[in-house]
Amino acid sequence: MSFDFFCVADNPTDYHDCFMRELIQKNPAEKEFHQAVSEMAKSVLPFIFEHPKYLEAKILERITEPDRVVSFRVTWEDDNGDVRVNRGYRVQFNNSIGPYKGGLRFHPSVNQSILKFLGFEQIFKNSLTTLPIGGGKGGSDFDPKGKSDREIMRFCQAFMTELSHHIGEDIDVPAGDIGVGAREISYMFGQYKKLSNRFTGVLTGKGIEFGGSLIRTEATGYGLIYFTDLILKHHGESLENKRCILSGSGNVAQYAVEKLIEKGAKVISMSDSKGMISIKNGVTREILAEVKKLKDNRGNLSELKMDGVNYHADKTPWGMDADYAFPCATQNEVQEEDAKELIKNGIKGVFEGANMPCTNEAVDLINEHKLYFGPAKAANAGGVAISGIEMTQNHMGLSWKRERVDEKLQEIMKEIHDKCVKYGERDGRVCYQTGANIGGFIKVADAMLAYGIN
Ligand code: NDP
Ligand code: 2IT
Repeated sequence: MSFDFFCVADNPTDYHDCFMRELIQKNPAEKEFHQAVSEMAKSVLPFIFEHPKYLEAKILERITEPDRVVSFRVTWEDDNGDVRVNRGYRVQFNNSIGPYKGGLRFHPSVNQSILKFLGFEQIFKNSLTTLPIGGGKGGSDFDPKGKSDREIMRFCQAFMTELSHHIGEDIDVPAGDIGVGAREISYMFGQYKKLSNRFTGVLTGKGIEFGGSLIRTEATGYGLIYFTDLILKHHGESLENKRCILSGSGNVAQYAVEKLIEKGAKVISMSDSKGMISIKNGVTREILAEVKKLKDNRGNLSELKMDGVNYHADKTPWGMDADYAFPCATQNEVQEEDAKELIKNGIKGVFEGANMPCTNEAVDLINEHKLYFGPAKAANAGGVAISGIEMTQNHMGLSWKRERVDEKLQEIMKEIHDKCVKYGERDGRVCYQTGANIGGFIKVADAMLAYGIN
């Protein structure tokens, strides 16, 4: 059996099928990675066929092979004095346009397939931000739920002891993702500083006191809504008075809700891994503050007892009547059946706050029904964009004011929107999925071409 890529096909569809057969053979049992690559390849192959230089240089074959995947043991001690062992990873996918950049996820479901799909998508997302950052992702199957603060600290320190060999402010700059927020970043930054005896911007999402950027915490959620607003405005629509269903109740969800409220929209649901809340009259600032407090203490939405808030165990919001949907929890949370339900209920747009929250079949349905669609690579790029701006501030040794960073975030989301329109416009309609994929691909592919065969 040969693992050398060698597809010969005279059209994008056949090339995609042959390429995917080989990719699956080469990376068996990595279904999330296959999904992310197939989605991207389908979008960019017509463009690649129009520009044979990418085909001849085997850019697709090269860009789907990570530069390296590091996997390591993390040994730590729990509060009972028992020794615990987890697995840590860092996928350094592509540094053609800048140091590897992407979050760390701590969740029991973490495996190589999930981190490879996330690292792969990060390459194009980061390219779309216009900033010089490459793509990477990492994390661990460590479950922060039910752990004490001290256990989290010991785990983060043990994780960084190993990860520190592979990162650096000009090499690879991790940040947060599911299960990794300000507290975990602080423990990891403190450990890196201690091990290296250097104070550098090796992580983003840091505390404001030690090199963090204002607005980084809010950036993904705010950016998602800025991007949604741009799509809607481009089509003469707005968010005002629109009923929005949203999943998740973590970092991305919280700040998306805050911005939606500010834009005059009505958010009628939030969720977590155990169930959802429906809020008939819309989430208020008071409800949102309680959700935040609850989630900061790692509680469940079932514990939220407030007037006008109803809890539904084991439910997702996709069966509710609404104008727009914002999946902000995790991958594949909107399946084909959910998309059918959304469409049946008259949804007008889906905007992805999470990474790959819609399955490929769900996205196909969304496109077939010509709904507005904000694909994750573009729609949630605000977080990493402000991480890039945090790196810039660290390099310059200064910190920007809140207004300046927020303005920069809006400017970047606008540039991403314009790029989606530029590369996604077909027959008078903008396909944001195609636009984001091609727009993100070109810069990285051209850099790879410039480096020759390497
Ligand atoms: P958080 O850990 O802050 O919140 C995650 C939320 O999603 C929680 O409400 C959690 O519920 C829920 N969730 C997690 N796993 C599952 C699951 N398997 N099924 C159902 N619900 C689940 O993470 P973030 O808000 O940072 O991340 C959310 C998404 O946004 C992820 O896809 C992430 O990759 C993406 N993203 C994050 C960015 C960032 O800057 N943080 C940037 C760009 C994208 P519970 O509380 O019960 O665990
Ligand atoms: O998915 C993502 O873009 C993130 N988790 C943020 C990455 C970053 O480096 O800020």
